[in-house]
Amino acid sequence: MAKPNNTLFFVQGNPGFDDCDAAVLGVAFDGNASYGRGAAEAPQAIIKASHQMDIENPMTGKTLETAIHNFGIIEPKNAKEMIEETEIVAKKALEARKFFVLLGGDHSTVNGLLNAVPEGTCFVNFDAHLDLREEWQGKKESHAAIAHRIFDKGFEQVWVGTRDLINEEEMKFVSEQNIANKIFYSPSMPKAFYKTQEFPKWMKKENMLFDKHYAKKALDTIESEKVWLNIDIDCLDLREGIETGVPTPFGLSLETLRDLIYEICQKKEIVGFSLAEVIPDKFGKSQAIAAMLCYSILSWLESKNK
Ligand SMILES: [Mn+2]
Repeated sequence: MAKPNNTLFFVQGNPGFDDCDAAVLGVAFDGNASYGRGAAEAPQAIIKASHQMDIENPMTGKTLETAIHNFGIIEPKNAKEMIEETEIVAKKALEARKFFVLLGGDHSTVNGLLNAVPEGTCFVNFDAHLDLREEWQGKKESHAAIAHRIFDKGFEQVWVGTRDLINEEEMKFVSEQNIANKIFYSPSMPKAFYKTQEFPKWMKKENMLFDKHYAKKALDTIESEKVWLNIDIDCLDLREGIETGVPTPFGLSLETLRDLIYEICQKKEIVGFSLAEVIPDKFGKSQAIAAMLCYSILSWLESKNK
């Protein structure tokens, strides 16, 4: 494992694991990406971008005081190694009831969490895609099959920002498992189009972002008390300036994502979050958004727990 040569938000020092409130692991792995590569560079870039952020928030006047332990960044050579190494660290953190942050990497890095996240947790998947394929390109651990793996483990799931690449296999799965009410779309067609449409079994009219109660409904759908925020950065709209493995237009605005995560943080017990598919860009935009999300979630939880 690479030594933590620098740390998320805190340039000086790395709080010890026993004393930390939150623990962070970077997984520099994009070996399972099927389209754009580069997410392996994200953990280092996000950490670097976090140093540009003022941890004293001018909007609240409060300084982030959460003690964050950095495990460092692992650089696994293959999927098997990635899953094993991630799992060891995730288990250590979550068994000690530390808030855990996984900085990917492609979305397949979440495979390393499946045996570590406590039972009875709902994965809230912020993602343009359902990722419900049984396998993709012959790989069960593919980023495009991650929600299927989460399902196999028996976790509840809710999707937000869905809008692309929903294939027949996934539609069938949604209908058979009766989970259409758990999927919240960010539609790529104009509102008028959907008015004329007969809605298929796998799509709920009231779960479209056009509906003003979108965020509330998504939140109300979560049955579990515990939540894992499973963020694939491609949930965001491209106008937000993100660079990602499978860029997809008509996504969530940064405000919609922010507000919904804020609400979930207020109402649920957040076990941790994963941030995947961020590809650092030369202007620093993707990594700045990612660092801001890390900061926001940690500071909301800190203010809630005070
Ligand atoms: Mn995705």
